[in-house]
Amino acid sequence: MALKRSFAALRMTLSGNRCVSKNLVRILAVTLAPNRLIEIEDYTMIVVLAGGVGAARFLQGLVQVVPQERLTVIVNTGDDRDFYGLRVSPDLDIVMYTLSGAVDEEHGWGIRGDTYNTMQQLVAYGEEDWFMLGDRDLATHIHRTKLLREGKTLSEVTDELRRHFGLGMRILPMSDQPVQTHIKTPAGLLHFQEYMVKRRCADEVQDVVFVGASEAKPAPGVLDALKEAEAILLAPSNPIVSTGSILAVPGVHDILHEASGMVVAVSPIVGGAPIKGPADKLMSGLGMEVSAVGVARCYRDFLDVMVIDEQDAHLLERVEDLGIPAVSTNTIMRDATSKAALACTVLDAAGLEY
Ligand code: FO1
Repeated sequence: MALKRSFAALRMTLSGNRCVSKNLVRILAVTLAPNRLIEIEDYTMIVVLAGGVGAARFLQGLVQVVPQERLTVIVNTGDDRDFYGLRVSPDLDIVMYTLSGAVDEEHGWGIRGDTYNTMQQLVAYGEEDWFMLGDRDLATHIHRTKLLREGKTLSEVTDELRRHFGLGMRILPMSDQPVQTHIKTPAGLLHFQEYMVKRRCADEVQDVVFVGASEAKPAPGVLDALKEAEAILLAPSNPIVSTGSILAVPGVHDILHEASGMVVAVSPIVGGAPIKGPADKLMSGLGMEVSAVGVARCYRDFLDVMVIDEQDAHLLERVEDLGIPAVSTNTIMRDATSKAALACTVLDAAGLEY
């Protein structure tokens, strides 16, 4: 790992941003020899560890610069919970809805233009309404639950949904077994959605527990993908509950530690606060520094390069003091251009051809 980190540091010193010229070459290649570029076997695989909204937006950048078929996305399922007897897998859905263009951009979850008639009727029956499930979104959960009850695994159901949404990448849940992220608070152990959505992160965080993790197995393909990856990218997701729950699945952390591919993470903390979600409350509750340095510490066992926001450039030295080469860039993904630019910086940091 020390060698990988030294190599990364050297490469970052020597190279500027090669993104524009490389993409020009790619566009030219597609124009001149369209069939050549589709030879996916030519490409090495890139694995992305993903949570919800931040990861989905990061993936929107990646798919602008690499073919979808080159990507394997391993998604957090620790946020999954049953509502009205239906299995809801928020991060899997956020990734699929976002990449297929169906997502409600304003929220970052759910389906654009969805209606809430079913929930209104459920509330009329006295059911809870703190987790907003639109009518079309509910169809996803009904379909998923039906297939699970028929005996399909979550991986198989996810693959079926991925195909339905016309996505070419591989999308793997972190595990086919239930692993549920719970937050230990003075009010007791709360499911992550209950802590975040129902109680609006108001409870003091005492600990984070991944219920079921020790008995869970990585979903088929997860360990092989990590083992064989040319690069493993940790999306700008919550390091405690999103990436943290993937790392809690037995075998995943160890394989990252031994991975031959470069491991590059993007900090979801910018200027001392997360772009979205409760990462700050969870990190401070666990006694961690809420900064890119705190994120780097979460991953220091296996990380080769850390990408932090340009606003946090003053933290580069502190990340590097942990022995992790670091680079700063704009990580705020406002539009297609900034998403693609971040993807290029991360791929460059990983030393990948694209
Ligand atoms: N987040 C909210 O803050 N409020 C909601 O009512 C809500 C509903 C919801 C429905 C489906 C879905 O896939 C996601 C939903 N989310 C909602 C987002 C979700 O709670 C989290 O953002 C993820 O679990 C973290 O990535």
